[in-house]
Amino acid sequence: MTTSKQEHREVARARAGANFALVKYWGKADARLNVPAVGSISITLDALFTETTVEVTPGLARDELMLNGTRRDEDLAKISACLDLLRRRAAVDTRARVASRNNFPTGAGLASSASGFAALVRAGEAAFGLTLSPRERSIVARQGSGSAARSIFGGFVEMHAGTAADGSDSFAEPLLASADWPLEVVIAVTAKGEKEIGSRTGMTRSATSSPYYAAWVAGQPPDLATGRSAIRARDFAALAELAEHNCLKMHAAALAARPPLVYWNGATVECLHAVRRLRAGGVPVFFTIDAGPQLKAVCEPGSRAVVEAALRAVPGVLELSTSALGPGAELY
Ligand code: 2P0
Repeated sequence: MTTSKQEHREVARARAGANFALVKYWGKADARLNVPAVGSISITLDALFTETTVEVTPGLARDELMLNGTRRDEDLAKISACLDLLRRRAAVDTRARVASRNNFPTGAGLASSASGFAALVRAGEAAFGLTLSPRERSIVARQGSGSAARSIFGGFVEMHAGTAADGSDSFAEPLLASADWPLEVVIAVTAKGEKEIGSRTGMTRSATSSPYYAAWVAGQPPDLATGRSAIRARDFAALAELAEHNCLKMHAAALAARPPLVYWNGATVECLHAVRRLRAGGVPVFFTIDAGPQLKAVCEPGSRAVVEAALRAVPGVLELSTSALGPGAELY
């Protein structure tokens, strides 16, 4: 079936920043709708981003994906499923060419799926001629990747797990603009290449085999409340204590899975100690670590140089990258 809408070729480009959670998402309530088991709070970065072009292409038999200049047929099913949500809303069936580029390592625990799906949804929405509300965008992005729901927005962001069976109340929304609390992030890269165990497998394994998983889920509402109020009050010390606690609690649940999920290497642990030493010495900095060996140090702008110097001195740190907080997903 061909309609005049389907013959109309549309191209759109979007950029979305990576985000890191300070109160983590780990575990799913509904795998099919990709509804998280817990809410989360994150910061969106400006220096690590994905740029994605979606070109609606009549006559194409199936979607095509180029990631960092290489065809990625293995990732196509997830991309097509996300585009299907947009196609259904636009009442079209046309396939699309998707070209996506990360300006940072893909799949290494640096949140490439977050920026990737946020950019895909923002560009895809425009390419298919849709106008979604930010909340609708976040809901579509969530179904691509849970953390992507947060990269729709800039600055400090809270993701609500929601309770509705259809996932309609499982979306992110902004908590505080980056300009209102311009923190910075220094990322210590301690390994390159894609991680061995992806987040999806790690979450399932933690939920099904870790004796600490139930405690992790039960502890999240109070952590979210503490994180929310620390951010609203711009209380660095409170946010630092909470974010490190929440990160280590997520990793404790993962470490206790069977087989265990050990995302850290030796340099990750040395970086953790370096950050804690700095803070004990009065430097406003705290760490967070996701499902990979990179350590992210969050600091006040005036402390960036001392944090960079301390992390650069840790044996096993391969490179550092620094970012301010940034905007949400935008067309360009
Ligand atoms: C987070 N992570 O809150 C947590 C902390 C990793 C550790 O969100 O299965 O790639 O695509 O919904 O979003 C990584 O999980 O997982 C993640 P899916 P996603 O940032």
